[in-house]
Amino acid sequence: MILYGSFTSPFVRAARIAAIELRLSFEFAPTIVRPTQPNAAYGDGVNPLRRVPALETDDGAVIVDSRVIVEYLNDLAEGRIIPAHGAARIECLNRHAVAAGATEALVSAMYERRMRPKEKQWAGWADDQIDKARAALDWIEARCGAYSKEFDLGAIGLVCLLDYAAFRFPEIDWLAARPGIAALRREMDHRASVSDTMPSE
Ligand SMILES: N[C@@H](CCC(=O)N[C@@H](CS)C(=O)NCC(=O)O)C(=O)O
Repeated sequence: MILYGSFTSPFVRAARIAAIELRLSFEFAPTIVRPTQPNAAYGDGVNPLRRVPALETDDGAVIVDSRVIVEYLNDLAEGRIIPAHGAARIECLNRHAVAAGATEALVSAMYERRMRPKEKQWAGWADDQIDKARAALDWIEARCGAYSKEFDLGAIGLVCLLDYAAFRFPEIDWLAARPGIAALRREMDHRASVSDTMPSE
């Protein structure tokens, strides 16, 4: 298997964490994708959306989107990262959707602040994206117990959100006033899949 991605992307990290947890090995293909700087070779040959991650399976199929990739890996390893069916599955996917949605909001805010020319930046829009991430963390804080039961896709989404937030927005203390999430994050640090995949440039 080949995983296309970067060491800064929180979504690539989710796929890496899942693979490590499931004891699946893969080749890593460093891939640069940036808004307005099309990586045509990657777009033509791998992912038409020119986003990372993408996973090329041993059969040569290409799977895009971190959630779908984790689902594929989980099936391949017959793992427990995503429950197979029923209410538990929806509950897990829903927790992940909130964490991943907040991460997408922060990635958008990062692009707006760091990549868009200064004179075109929309500060109110970027602030609103960051505010969505704050609100999502408050939602998660109120449901910490659900995130702590299993190291599942929801918990993986949460750790990827938290560490990306600290990496790109270090001026905000994301854990202050969220003691439940802070405790969860400390517990997760014991996992090699988490400590070995911290975001880095
Ligand atoms: N929903 C997607 C989001 C992937 C995503 O937004 N990746 C970012 C990097 S963190 C990207 O490829 N950005 C390049 C672009 O949007 O042009 C997933 O879960 O894989």
